[in-house]
Amino acid sequence: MLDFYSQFNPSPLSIKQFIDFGLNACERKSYLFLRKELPVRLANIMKEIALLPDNLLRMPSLGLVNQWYERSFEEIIEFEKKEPEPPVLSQFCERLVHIRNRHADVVQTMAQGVLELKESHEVDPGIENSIQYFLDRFYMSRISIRMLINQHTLLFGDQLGSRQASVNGMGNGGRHIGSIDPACDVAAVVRDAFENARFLCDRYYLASPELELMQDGRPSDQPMPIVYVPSHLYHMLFELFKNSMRAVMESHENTPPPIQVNLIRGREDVSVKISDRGGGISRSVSDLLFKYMYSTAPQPSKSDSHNVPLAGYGYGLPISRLYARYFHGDLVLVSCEGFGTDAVIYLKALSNEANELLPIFNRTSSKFYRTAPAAADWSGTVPNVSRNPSRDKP
Ligand code: W6P
Repeated sequence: MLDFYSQFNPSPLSIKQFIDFGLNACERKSYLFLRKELPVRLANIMKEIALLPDNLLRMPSLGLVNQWYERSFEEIIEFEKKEPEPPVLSQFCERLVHIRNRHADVVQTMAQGVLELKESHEVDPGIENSIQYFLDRFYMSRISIRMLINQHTLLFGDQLGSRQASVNGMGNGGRHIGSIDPACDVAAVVRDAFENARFLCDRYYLASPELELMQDGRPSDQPMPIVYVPSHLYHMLFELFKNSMRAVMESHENTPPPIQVNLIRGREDVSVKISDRGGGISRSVSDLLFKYMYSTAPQPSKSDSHNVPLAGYGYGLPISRLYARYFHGDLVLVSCEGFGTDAVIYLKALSNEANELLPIFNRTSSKFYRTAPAAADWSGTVPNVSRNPSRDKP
């Protein structure tokens, strides 16, 4: 079954397609699409898990994650031959919710696996490179599968009137279509994420920087609407603000300089530039911030997390970048050591251009797991790393 479904490429949807689908909301159509598409996306990434270095695959955490994927795959293909009748449809919804819950701790568990590997084996640059390549693809696959599950269960699930909430409510004048807000106000999400990061900052440092928000070069109270998933945008902004605030507080004893946010609407992109004067970081450090192998520190336990101040780098930055890239945006850091850091989130301005970016399992992707011991072709570099696409692309 895995072989069968992994032969198909995932079908990327655009935000516009998600919306059109949600507006014509037909549960039967959604069911028929998902009972094929979910197994395809699961099978594609499960084939890649199987190609991971043996050392990593043997870690107990990876066994756990693998099991979760196998169970979920089995549970969905049970619907292969079930007609889309009302009892089947609601059974399917419940099953999706169950699967989403099962996979709640995947990110943490994978991080644990990487940690276990680092502690038990020496990891050469080739292996490290394959792990970076894999985790970008694995987490992106997970983001996309959760997006599909969220849309279906928000549009058609009946728990606690979630349908009413997602179509008519969420305190947003009934705009939402599942998790998508067709008039997602970037300025409002910026203020919300900033306030919440600031709350943590105040608690830890007993002080915090102000927000200076500009739109298209001017101070403004106007909304900056975009068709987007507000929770994804919030996730990226909250992570970046925590990092900026920490840098600003650690580099200034008193009167921290404000964090400036510039929102710019271009024809192709909406850009969100976050500028801090937190002393910046060197290029040798900023190169590492998106690397899972360097970001893997023992994570604070869940019971601890309420008094953890401004979390360390963890997987926050690489996963935030995946959220940006998921709909063909990006997230980049430009730092000037000794001064401060600019972080820019690029989002597609047009919802028909905001297509899902999905990993495809094929011969090309398989090659990245056979780590070729190449020779360095630039002085002072590591073999086969600087020209490997996995360095920058999920
Ligand atoms: C810093 C380091 C960093 C990472 C990500 C976002 C902002 C900042 N500022 O100094």
